[in-house]
Amino acid sequence: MSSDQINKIACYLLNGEYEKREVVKVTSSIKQDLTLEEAYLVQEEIVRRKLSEGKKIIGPKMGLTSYAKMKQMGVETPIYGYVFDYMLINNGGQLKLSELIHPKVEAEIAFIMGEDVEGPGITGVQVLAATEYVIPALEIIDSRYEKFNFTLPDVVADNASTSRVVFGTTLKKPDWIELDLVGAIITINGEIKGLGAGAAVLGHPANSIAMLANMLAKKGKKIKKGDIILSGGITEAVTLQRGDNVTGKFDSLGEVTFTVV
Ligand code: OOG
Ligand code: MG
Repeated sequence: MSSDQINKIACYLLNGEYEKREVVKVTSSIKQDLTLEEAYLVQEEIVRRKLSEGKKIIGPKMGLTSYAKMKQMGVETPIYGYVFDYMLINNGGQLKLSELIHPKVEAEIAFIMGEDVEGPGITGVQVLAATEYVIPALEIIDSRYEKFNFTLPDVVADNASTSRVVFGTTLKKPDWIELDLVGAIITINGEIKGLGAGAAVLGHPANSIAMLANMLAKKGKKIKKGDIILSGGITEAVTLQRGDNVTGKFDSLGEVTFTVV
């Protein structure tokens, strides 16, 4: 794929995000035969552009790591993307619907890394040894594609639908809790909308971070000390509406909340 074509698709998707409007998926418009490898090149171009606009990376994130999510989205492989500083919302803060297209929320466990982790061959145990703290999170995803409908290359090019993140403030050392057994519930206006346990994420959320290290290694990249990494939605993603009071309640990790305005 030519650099012209990479630039064109990156620009198309960034315009969708910044102008808050849906676009037709890339594989039904600009490039029907977009491959997974090419999709990551588009994602890299989007990351490059955001960095050049002065935005800062908080960390990479994993997506589509649970069978509930893979089934919901009709895809079969985990992917990664990047979370930036402008996407952060304070715990207890407001999500402005006017800034987004058609957001959904998911409960996740995030890892604050105390050391670099460089694949290949990384296991979940090595990830836990390199993790400073784990914290609870609510990720707000907002695919730029019509009706959240995409193929795997489409969603990779679109930076894995990354849009906003609310991190909780309860820090736990990863050896203090069994992350696969951590239960998580999403309630909206007091009604339970999703529930699950950490094991939904590839058996154990640390396995997801290990997979990330091994995927990044194929690109000559690594997980860096200080990265805050989302390990992937535990439950299916839940559509948000104005007026929603959203709470993610995590066993041992406390609560994360925000309001949709
Ligand atoms: C892709 C993003 C998935 C997760 O945690 O599974 C993701 C999507 O479903 O739009 O962030
Ligand atoms: Mg997610």
